[in-house]
Amino acid sequence: MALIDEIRQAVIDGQAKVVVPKVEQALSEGLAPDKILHEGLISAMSEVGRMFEEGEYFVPEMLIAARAMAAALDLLKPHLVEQGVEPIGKVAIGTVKGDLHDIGKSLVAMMLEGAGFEIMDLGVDVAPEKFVSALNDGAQIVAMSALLTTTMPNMKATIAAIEQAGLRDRTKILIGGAPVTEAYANEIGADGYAPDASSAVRKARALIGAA
Ligand code: B12
Repeated sequence: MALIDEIRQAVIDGQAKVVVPKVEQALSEGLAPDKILHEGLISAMSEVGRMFEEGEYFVPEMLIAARAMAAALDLLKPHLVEQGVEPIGKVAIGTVKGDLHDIGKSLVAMMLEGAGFEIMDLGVDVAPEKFVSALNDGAQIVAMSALLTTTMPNMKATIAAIEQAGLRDRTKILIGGAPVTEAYANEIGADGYAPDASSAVRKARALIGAA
């Protein structure tokens, strides 16, 4: 089996102790971090999602796979994030209230940081008021993630809270997450949507006129 497939399989199996040395080996053999990310890690999580949907995996297996992915992401981070870039804007990012999925959100945060944004990572289960207070602390962009159809409406609730606080005019709102679409972004009045972390960077740059 090719190394990249071994990495993918070890994430699916939730073997963090196998994934970490294999990612180290892949990096030292010169495999592109981007390839490890997409073909190894992200592809593994899609497979885990499929297995969950089909009843082969349950929440514990999904969680263990997510931990293995997080361990691998820690290793990849320095390779994906360029150090010492002058900040081009400040982004408050978080997963919306009621939602605990953080892998996609953290990946987007990492790529934005790599592109020169200053990041305020608010974590998961972030209430609308917390996004509002981040704006009061100087963020220009609010980036919201949702992985559950049941928590997507909290994006709309957050936009309403930002409007109520009188901050909507000076704020750009970017949303994403597996169930989120461009049409949904338009429907709730967000300024942008991106399907993945690299297009999130392009969108964020465009939103603040740094494209
Ligand atoms: C891992 C996982 C979990 C882990 C999360 C661990 C963690 N630390 O994150 C655990 C086990 C905790 C979990 C729990 C649950 N999960 Co879950 N989970 C997943 C799984 C398998 C992978 C998600 C993931 O990390 N993907 C990899 C990352 C890289 O992809 P991503 O998140 O989509 O992010 C990318 C893009 O969407 C985008 N993006 C993401 N955020 C943002 C933000 C912005 C601003 C932008 C621009 C872009 C962007 O860029 C990212 C990078 O490319 C998905 C399956 C799937 N196919 O998504 C199910 C899935 C999301 N889970 C699901 C469910 C049902 C649940 C539970 C309700 C299960 C239960 N019965 O308890 C709970 C809910 C807990 C809660 N309250 O949040 C369903 C959701 C169904 C739905 N339509 O609502 C899914 C789709 C599985 C399925 N096929 O049924 N889950």
